[in-house]
Amino acid sequence: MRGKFITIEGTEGVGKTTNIQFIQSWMDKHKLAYATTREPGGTPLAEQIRELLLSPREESVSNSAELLMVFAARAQHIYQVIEPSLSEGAWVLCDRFTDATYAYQGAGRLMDTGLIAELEMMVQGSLRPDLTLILDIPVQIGLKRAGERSTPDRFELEQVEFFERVRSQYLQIAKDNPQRCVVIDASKPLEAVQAQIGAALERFLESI
Ligand code: T5A
Repeated sequence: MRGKFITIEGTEGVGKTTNIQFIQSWMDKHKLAYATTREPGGTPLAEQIRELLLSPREESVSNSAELLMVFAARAQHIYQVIEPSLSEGAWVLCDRFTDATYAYQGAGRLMDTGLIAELEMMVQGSLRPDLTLILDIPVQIGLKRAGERSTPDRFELEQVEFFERVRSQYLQIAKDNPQRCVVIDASKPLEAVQAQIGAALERFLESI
């Protein structure tokens, strides 16, 4: 049987990386075979593109160049990791996917979402996540958490308004896709966040 595709999303510093470890323990507990991966990245080529995308640079990057790099990395990632894993029956747990493109390039950079949809169709065909956990916190709290953890990457240098648009877009995506998306209040202490994630995963498992 084909595996399930789970994505985890949110603005900067919401706790995706922290909570992926919790989801891995949940999958271990349920004896599920899985692959953990991330975007941009997940293969040697896609990780190189990630480096190009995230490194702060003096040269201003055009929105189109950024969008095409995101989808170039995704195409390789799907080809090399996501599709083979799902076909073998493994679940795929992915730190960000195309919802991030609608949020960051669509709402953040104000790019045409029709264009994003065309690239999505070209690169993914019918591939969509089965479950998306959207970790939500006020933008300032996330940026503070991310800032305390590491030096800012090229995206984290953006203005607060950019991330407010990104956050609103994620909440809109959740509203438009209630079957697939679960919004997690990530402003709570870690144990409370993980209780919400655990409950969402149990509900998903029961539904399949
Ligand atoms: N991007 C990506 C696009 O523009 N388009 C796309 O299509 C895609 C796929 C890289 C960037 O790429 C952009 C968006 C991004 O800017 P990324 O590596 O996922 O994506 O970058 P970040 O969102 O910046 O991820 P981070 O690793 O910075 O944040 P996380 O993983 O969400 O947060 P995490 O787990 O590292 O936690 C941050 C800190 O908060 C603490 C943790 O201990 C850590 O110190 N923390 C908590 N503290 C208190 N209470 C809690 N509940 C906490 N949970 C975590």
